[in-house]
Amino acid sequence: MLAALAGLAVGGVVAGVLGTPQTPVVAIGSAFIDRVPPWLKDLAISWFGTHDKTALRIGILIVVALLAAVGGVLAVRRYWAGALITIALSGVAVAAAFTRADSGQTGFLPSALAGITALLILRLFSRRLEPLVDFPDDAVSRRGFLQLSAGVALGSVALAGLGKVVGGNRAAVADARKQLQLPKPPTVAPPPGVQAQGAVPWATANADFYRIDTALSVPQIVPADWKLRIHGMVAQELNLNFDDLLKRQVIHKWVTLTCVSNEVGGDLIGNALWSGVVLKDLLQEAGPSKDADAIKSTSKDGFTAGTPLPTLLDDRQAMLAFAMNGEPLPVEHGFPVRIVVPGLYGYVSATKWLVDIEVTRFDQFEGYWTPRGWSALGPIKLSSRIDTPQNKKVAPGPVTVAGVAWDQHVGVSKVEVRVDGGPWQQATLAADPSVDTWRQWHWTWNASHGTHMLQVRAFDAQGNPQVESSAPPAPNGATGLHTVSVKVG
Ligand SMILES: Nc1nc2c(c(=O)[nH]1)N[C@H]1C(S)=C(S)[C@@H](COP(=O)(O)O)O[C@H]1N2
Ligand SMILES: [Mo]
Repeated sequence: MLAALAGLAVGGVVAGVLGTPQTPVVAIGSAFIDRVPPWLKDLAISWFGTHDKTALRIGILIVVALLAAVGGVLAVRRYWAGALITIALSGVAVAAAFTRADSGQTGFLPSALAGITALLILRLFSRRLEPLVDFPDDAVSRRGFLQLSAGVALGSVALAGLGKVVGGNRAAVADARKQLQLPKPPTVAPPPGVQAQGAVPWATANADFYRIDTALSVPQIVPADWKLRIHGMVAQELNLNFDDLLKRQVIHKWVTLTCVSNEVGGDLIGNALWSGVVLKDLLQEAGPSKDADAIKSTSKDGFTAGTPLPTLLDDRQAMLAFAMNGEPLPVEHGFPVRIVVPGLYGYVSATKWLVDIEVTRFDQFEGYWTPRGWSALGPIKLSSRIDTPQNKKVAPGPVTVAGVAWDQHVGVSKVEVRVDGGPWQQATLAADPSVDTWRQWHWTWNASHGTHMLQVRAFDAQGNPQVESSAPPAPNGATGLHTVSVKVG
């Protein structure tokens, strides 16, 4: 049993280091949950209620302890018999880990290393016990056995503690994220007609979504521990937990996020279907003072953003988002709750791992990036990008030129392309479900031999062209035309 305990402790540390939820017990338990017949699940819930998962963990530990005890008794005379039980047990855990979708490539490692550890410790025990079989009263052997037992017990407890420190509660958060049941959008499929051939996917997959933050170690928050306080210049302070949030009316909305650090033609931009609660409703419930003009939102790790109050109270449906493309927010994208404000760069709005909203005034505070050389206000600038052709040679003749253009919460009305500084040619726009997303475009170029320069520019909903003069991202967003050089031949 101590060998098994040591194995589980090692499994916990390895899972913590790898940041996977797949400790041996979690692997077995999750695979079990997916396979358990409905009547047994119902029975478990009626017996244990919301403690059903705890009950399952304890149940698994009891079974492991019993099997380990049997293995231990056998191993005294025949090490291989005990070893076989250990291998079978850890084999089940490894196999279970392999069936888990959230296991990645390393999810089996905690179980595998747990098994190897248990085997080695069992071997040590069987060595110490061998002489006692024939000489049960030998004091030296007894003491050796007891010392080994105490050492393994203490070591396991220390390791288990270490596992918690190394992994933080990463495994617990990953596990909680996986178990979370959220209101689902009717579909996560992009609306019809939005995709231009040759442009990046209109809907950015979570795994491909750009990530920008100051978090060296990503904050780990279990939804059950999440709390949000909306306070400051309000009539009534509002305190919400995760369940309170889910009880409210939920919306699902495509919004294109953009980072102010995005260079012209850069890829710090992504479009996702966000699910959450409209922030306006919560703010109005708190009752912002007439004198307030901003919110200061704060993340678990102390990042802050200052967002103009009007952008949260108008019709753009700025939201507290808890899901991205139909899945709980990935931990690195702000799990369990972040802000999404259409039309504003992330640094002044999109606080991830949100824990606090203070209604206040811009003359009372500065957001994280403001004293670091970035503007207090950060509306997204009208911009456009060529996705294809890029960095490759094309054959002469018709060539598809395609890309994206964006002016969130204003809208894109026209995109033009030019070759070698010649006349601007109008591109065909793809459909546009709302002004809060990017808009794709394509144009067919009759390419001739040689090296050519392609440029793109977009016009906003009012017909204003994007700024053509080049400016760097700081202090409030890059401007200029995306220019690509293409070899034809
Ligand atoms: N807690 C926290 N939230 C944050 C940031 C941060 O550093 N910490 N960066 C912001 C910036 S600059 C951007 S562009 C967006 C990026 O969101 P994403 O990583 O989900 O794409 O998050 C915003 N929210
Ligand atoms: Mo950003």
